[in-house]
Amino acid sequence: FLINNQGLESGKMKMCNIRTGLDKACLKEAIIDHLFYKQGCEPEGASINDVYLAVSYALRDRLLHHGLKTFDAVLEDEDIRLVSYLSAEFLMGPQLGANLIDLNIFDEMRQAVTELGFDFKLVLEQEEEPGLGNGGLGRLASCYMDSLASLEIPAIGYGIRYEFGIFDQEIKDGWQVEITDKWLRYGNPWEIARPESSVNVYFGGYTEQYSNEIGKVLRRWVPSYVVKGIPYDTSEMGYKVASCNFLRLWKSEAIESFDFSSFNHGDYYKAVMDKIESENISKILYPNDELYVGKQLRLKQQYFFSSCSLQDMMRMHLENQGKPQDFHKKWAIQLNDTHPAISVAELMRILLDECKLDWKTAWETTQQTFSYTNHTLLPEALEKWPLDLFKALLPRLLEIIYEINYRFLEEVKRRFPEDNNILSRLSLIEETGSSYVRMANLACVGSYAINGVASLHTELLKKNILNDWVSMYPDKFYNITNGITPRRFVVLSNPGLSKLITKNIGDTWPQYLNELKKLEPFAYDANFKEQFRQVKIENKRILSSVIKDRIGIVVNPSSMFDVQVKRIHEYKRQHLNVLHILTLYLRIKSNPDIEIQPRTFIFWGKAAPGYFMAKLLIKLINSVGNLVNNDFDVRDRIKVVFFPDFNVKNAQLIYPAADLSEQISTSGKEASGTGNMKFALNGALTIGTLDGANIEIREEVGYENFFLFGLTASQVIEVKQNNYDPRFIYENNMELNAVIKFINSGILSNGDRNLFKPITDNLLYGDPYLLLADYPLYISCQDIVAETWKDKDKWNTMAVLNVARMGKFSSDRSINDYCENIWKVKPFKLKIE
Ligand code: 7GP
Repeated sequence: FLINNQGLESGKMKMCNIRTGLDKACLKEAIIDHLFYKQGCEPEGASINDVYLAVSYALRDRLLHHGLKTFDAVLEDEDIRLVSYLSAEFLMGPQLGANLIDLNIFDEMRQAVTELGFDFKLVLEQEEEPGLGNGGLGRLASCYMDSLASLEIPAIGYGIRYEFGIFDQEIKDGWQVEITDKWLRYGNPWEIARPESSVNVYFGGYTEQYSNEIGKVLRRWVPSYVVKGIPYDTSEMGYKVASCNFLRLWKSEAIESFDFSSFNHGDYYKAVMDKIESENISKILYPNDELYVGKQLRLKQQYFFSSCSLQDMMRMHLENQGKPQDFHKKWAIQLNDTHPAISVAELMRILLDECKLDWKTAWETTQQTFSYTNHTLLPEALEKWPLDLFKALLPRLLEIIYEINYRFLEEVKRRFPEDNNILSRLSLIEETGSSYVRMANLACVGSYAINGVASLHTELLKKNILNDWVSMYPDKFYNITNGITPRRFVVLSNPGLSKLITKNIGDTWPQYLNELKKLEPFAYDANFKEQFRQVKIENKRILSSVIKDRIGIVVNPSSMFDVQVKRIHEYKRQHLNVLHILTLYLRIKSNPDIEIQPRTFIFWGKAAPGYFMAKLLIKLINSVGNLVNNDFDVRDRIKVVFFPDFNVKNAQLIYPAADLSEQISTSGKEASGTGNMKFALNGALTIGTLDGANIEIREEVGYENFFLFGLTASQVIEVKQNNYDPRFIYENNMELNAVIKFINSGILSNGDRNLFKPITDNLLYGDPYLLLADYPLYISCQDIVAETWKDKDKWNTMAVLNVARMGKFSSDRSINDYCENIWKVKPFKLKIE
């Protein structure tokens, strides 16, 4: 593919590789070539989508060279153990910009596109992001894929290629409306289908005994139907390195696209139905965040992608002359929560039924393969499948789970001979009333390592929900505090700050985030702080104009941007934030000339479609916004914005523009949080409770640079045990009393005094998330925030120190922890000439 290139500035002829060349001239050639041969148009007739696709194809060509070389090398090398990250969700975000940053050709591509006469910003905006996740868990998986590649750890991410990702959110009359996310509508240039690597997955039917050629008695599964899984690969390039991993997502299809036997018998309808049912498996992402809903289709999804992925890994292992019993030497499989936990039983099935290993060997191999990360302490998220459902869908897997359980409980009995309770708590089968298969127990018994995602979370896991497992296997437990990728969340999304940092400390910090420490002296340098302030104000201007364009609200970029973005959840306490806003509002109403530091309150987040309280909270926020934004007395000193449709693309706009980050969950409820890290790394100060990773962030940035309030996790438990009475607080705190009454006055709701009663009643009669207990502390902490904001110089010093001290929270550090402590894998350094 060497062609002449005459577009070079030097005017000299130079050979340019249209598939791999990285300079501007080669990129231009490549774009024109793809416009013509893929999109069928000349640059003059190209739509913005044509250009986006051509640019992306040009980039994909370049990634492919790296990816194919990496895997050719590592699969053959028997000393290399690969990581396999199994996750039902990957919230990838737009690919184009991130890949350009990784290949270090962002500026070259921008120039190439611009010189061809197109608007580069519009090209970037054209991309429909793959929203294949709900929130924290899915985004973490994608940050980890980025770090694995950047640290040159050979790895594959395995998941589901949902045809519809997380719904798009619109707001109508203050309420959330869900719109299907047709992200594949205009084509996905990043993926490559590999139908030749399809696998079959069994469902239903029964199991039976049979004897093989040498008379050995074995069991097999006779399914009632079979579904085909087709892999789609997306390159996952590392930052400024040669090696490239990939994400392999499975699409389900009918095994025969048309069932001719049914058709010939005249059952045309059934033939088509089978096809539809098979395709349904990968149709849609369940939009629930931290809530288990026992739907049969969801169990099908979990088994489908677990089975596809394990069959795929085993195939590669055997093709490269590996022995089945050495599977764990080739693959370290991370279970991203319990969604893929069925893999433990599936690997046993493959080793027993297909590879014909004996039980003991199969079990040893399995137990050395898996490790399990827990992502939530909320009891309502714990997955347990009704036994009947499980049995009907996966009869062979249930048989294997019974056998694992039988042997495991024998071991428990030997360890705790007198204790029947621990036996029933550790059992893989719950038998109190109806029977269930407990997925967390399956994950724990089948894994050699179990981890939480922040130190408080790991401590609480060990103390509470996994306490019996600590008694049984104390050495299995680890803490690995979450992290985020600085490539996407600073280099790509905050170019102003990136440039400022690079100018002062050099350009290696995105790979070695601890180098940000070198910024500390600049926290006291007036000149630097002025530039830092200008970057922030510019980011706020950009966000303000987006807010104006999309929802028509004018906000003041020099007001404090006080931001809470995350899923809407009672434990995350968006309503505590609302109570503060209304407190300020009522202060203004009772004294219109009161001194109030101008603030813009920004909310952003989706509610699970079936979560009534969360949806009502969105309505409440919008109603408060309507009132406050249009009240003459407020005189624009406070504004409330609910920005619709939180996704990665929008998130990249917001972190760089925030001044204050709201991390106000009830202590002991947020496993870690990762938004908290994205904000602080971009120079926002945090107001937060001692929950999740807030604790570690505060330790790193310094207690004096963090606004702390609220009960601790142990105080929360204590308060609840001591007959907590929210009404007492309500009756004794005048501001709170007025705010609650105001919410029910009808002023916010066209005279309807009942609309928000579910919220206020919940607070007054029970208050499970202790909003009222924390309210006085929160309000006085917010008053301190406002005081501090008055002293801009002090605020900026604190903000710079936050940035300088966030090195620990790079996902590279998290991945290094996993590599060293859990996976025991090493980098593989690919060289490309
Ligand atoms: C989230 C946790 O809520 C959040 O605190 C954490 O930072 C994140 O995982 C990554 O570890 N959990 C989920 O998103 C979730 O769906 C249920 O958990 C399994």
